[in-house]
Amino acid sequence: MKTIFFAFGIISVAAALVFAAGEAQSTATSATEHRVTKPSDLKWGEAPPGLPASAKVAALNGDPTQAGPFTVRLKAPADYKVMPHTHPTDERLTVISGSFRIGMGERFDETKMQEMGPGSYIVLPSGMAHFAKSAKESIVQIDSEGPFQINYVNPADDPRNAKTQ
Ligand SMILES: [Cu+2]
Repeated sequence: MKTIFFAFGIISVAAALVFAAGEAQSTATSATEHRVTKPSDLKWGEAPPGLPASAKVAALNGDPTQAGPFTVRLKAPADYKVMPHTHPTDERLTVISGSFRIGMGERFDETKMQEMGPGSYIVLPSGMAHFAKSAKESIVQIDSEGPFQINYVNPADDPRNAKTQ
């Protein structure tokens, strides 16, 4: 496939949009009620084990561990890196704040990354390898289908492997 741009895929983390409201804990995957979520309503937790640990994640809609659509936000510190990986489902990213860089391909290469500022939207097709890095602290919204999975091109890049050593 070509290198379309878009990228951000990165982080497959989870969390997302802005709807949800104060009562939000619902993990229902179908929208059966109107929910509004303000940034101040977000509950930031640890990033899933498949991502480098310094990021935080907040779920906006759905549950990334279950089947069905979900939206999460990932808050990444400056210089946060997600090495080349793929997902079994399409990943749609929206940069909320900061500056996020995405590159396509199986090798991490800073010269091939595209900088994405707030408002940027990236579609990463399933199976397409991509990598990411935050230029500064950034919040990226991820919309995809659960159960969320991240498969690193090089197993040595997988934080889940590092933890067992
Ligand atoms: Cu990704």
